[in-house]
Amino acid sequence: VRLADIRTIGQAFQSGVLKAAAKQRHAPNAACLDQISLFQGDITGLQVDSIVNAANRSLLGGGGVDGAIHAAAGPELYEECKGLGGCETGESKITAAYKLPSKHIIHTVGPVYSRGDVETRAQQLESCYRTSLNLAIENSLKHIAFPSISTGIYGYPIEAATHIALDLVRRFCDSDVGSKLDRVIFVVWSNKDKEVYETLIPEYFPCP
Ligand code: AR6
Repeated sequence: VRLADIRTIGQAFQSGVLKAAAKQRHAPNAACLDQISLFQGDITGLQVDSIVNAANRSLLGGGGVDGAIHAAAGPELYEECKGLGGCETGESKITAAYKLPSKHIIHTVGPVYSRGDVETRAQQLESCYRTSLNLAIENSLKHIAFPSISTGIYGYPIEAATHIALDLVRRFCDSDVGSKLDRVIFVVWSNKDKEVYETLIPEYFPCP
C-alpha cells in the first residue's frame, strides 16, 4: 500500500468519514490534518519510511504484530535484532526492514497492562510514541506508521491507550520538529479499534 493511496484525516473529514467532536481537547490546527492518517489493515504491507513494531524487551520476535513483522521481513531482521541487546519498556530502537516494503522498522516496547501502577504504565506508553517519533526525526524519515501499541497481548484498554497516542502525537505535530514529519499513520486491525480512533481523532485533531 503506497502512501499516496492512504487518505489524510483532512480528506476523511471532507468525505464525512470523520465527524466533528462535541469535545475538543486541542485547538484546531489545519496543518496537522494533512499530517495524520488512520489506516485499517496489515502494517507490514505499508510502503512508507518507517513502521513501528510493538515488540518485547528481548526484541527477538513474538506473536501479534511483532510476529507478523518478523515473518514478513525475514530472518535477517532477527539477526540484526540479536545485536541490539534488547530494549527497555518505553524505549525504541531502529533497524532495517529487509523484505518489507517500508525502509525501516522502529521497535518499541510497550508496558504490560497488568504490571505496575496506572501512572507509570501511561508514561511508558507515551514514551513509546515519543521515542519512536524522535528516532524517525533523527534518521530523517518522513513517515511513521504506528500499530496500537500494548493493546493486544499486553492488554492495555484501547480507549485509554488511544487517548495517550493521540495526545502525544498531536503535541509532537505542534512542536518545532513536528513539521519535519510528512505523515503519521495510525494503523488499526479490528473494527472496534477503528471506531475508537474515529471517535477520538476529532477531539485531538479538530477540523477548523
Ligand atoms: N498489522 C497491524 N496491526 C496488527 C497486526 C498487523 N499485522 N497484527 C496485530 N495487530 P500486539 P502488544 C494489532 O499483541 O499488545 C508480541 O508477542 C493488534 O490487533 O501485537 O504491544 C510481542 O513480542 C493490536 O491492536 O502487541 C510482545 O511480547 C495491536 O496490533 C507482545 O506481543 C498490538 O497488539 C506485545 O503486545
